[in-house]
Amino acid sequence: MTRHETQPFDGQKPGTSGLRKKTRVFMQPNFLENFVQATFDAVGGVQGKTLVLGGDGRFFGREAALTILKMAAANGAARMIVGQGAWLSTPAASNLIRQRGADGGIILSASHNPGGPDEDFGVKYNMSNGGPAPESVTSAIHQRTQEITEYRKLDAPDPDLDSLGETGLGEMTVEVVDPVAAYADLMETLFDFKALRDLFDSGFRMRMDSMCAITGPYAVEIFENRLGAPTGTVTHATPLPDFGGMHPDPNPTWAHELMDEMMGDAAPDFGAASDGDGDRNMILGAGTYVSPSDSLAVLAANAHLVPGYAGGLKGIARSMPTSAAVDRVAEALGLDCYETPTGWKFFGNLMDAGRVSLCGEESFGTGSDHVREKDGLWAVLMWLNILAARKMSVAEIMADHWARFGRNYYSRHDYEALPIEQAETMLGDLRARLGDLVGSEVEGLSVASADEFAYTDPVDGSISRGQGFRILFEGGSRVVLRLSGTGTEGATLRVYLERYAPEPDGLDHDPQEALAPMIAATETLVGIRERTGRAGPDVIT
Ligand code: VG1
Ligand code: CO
Repeated sequence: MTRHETQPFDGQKPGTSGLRKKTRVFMQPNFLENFVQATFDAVGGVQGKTLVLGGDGRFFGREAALTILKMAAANGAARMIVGQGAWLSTPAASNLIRQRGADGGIILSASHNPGGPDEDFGVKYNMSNGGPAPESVTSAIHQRTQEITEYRKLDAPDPDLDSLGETGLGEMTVEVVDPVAAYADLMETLFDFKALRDLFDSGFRMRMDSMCAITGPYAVEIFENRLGAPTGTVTHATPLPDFGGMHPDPNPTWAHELMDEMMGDAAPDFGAASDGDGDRNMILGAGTYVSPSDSLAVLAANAHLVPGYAGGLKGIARSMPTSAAVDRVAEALGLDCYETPTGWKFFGNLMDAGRVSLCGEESFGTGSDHVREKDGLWAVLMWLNILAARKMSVAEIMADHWARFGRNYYSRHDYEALPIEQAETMLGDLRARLGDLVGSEVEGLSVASADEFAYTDPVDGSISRGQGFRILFEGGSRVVLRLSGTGTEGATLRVYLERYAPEPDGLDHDPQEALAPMIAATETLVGIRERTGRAGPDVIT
């Protein structure tokens, strides 16, 4: 029997990046099936289509992949290209979709959220350009989940996901591929691998922390096997279903082992970490932390040194809460710079239209038009290539960058797992007062403008409203507030703080001190601590 009756579940609304829930929610009978059938229906069915499938190796990923394969077969798909063991990093999945001319793909991951039976799971649909489904499609999926009455799933033995090659599942072909090879080959076309081999030969030392998540096999193949970095350069290199208990979010809080090493006496020259599904990156030098917004600006300013971008960039895009550091580079280089809502899905149209080749977010995400997702190891290779070309340390590159462009002090404060109603009331009150704020004085700062960000896609004209509150102060500093769309518990309030310091003075303050006036003004305006009773943020990046 391939047709199964079902009833809608509440809350199957994709967020910033696919549908994310507690793993046990996904494991309920029919929950995954409903969402996948709704996705197939929303994209016009999968009859005769080819899809890519894989995930970050987290708990329930293999079971989910087997279910999706049987559903694809029952829905008439022609071919499913699956990463061996149901593994594919997000950027590798994006690459496979593009390279193989597939109609789309499904990525099984909750990205930077922890994994395991009591943690998080997620499902995301990507389009034929390799990028995350745009809002028009995710809304159609959500709509369909609310009216679903039936899904299709083949009653068949589990296909073998561990042996490379093709097998049949009903009328459909299941093609199991090496998850790493095509991606590593793509990297060889973009970067100067000879210069990087010479760099490692010369004794350059690097630490790559894959945090027991999906980039381990990719990083070992690229850095150790192809570039000759010493064995053991990559740590936590084996993807585990619960990420070995690690929280695979590459920031100073969660990648603390790497932080300790890089801030210690015996620090290697360069350090990096990536997240659960491999699309995020954190960049460190010996004793140096590079904020993601600064990293984007440095990549923009130095991209011409990397073979894949030697001809120059087409343009640059950043998400709205990301600092304006990259805007200064774009201005200096005479490039267009776009400001989009949070989430990689908003960059796809700009890249497809040839308007931008470099994109980034403050949340440890950078990428280019080589795929349609952000790409953690790509960012690491960009940095390595720039270090090799400029023969400078990370700290020297940062100092040089700020001296040239000035420095945008930046920090994000996250308040996690707040009661949803409390968070919504807090921002609702702010919304009601936005108009009155302009021209007022807060903690010695004057408010120059205050609004709620709405984005009109310059390529297809679609409008996305309600994308975060922006309060700009005279002199170029600002505060942005928005609620997370990737959490699975209560509401997470993100407060993004920024202050511009023109060179040559004031370039080496501690960011939290430099931002103290904005932090105080936010508390006066929104009353986060007062209303939530929290002493401070849970995570500071
Ligand atoms: C967060 C980040 C956002 C990123 C998204 C997906 O979203 O802020 O910049 O695109 O995660 O990243 P939110 O809605 O929680 O702020 V990933 O690596 O989890 O796919
Ligand atoms: Co991710």
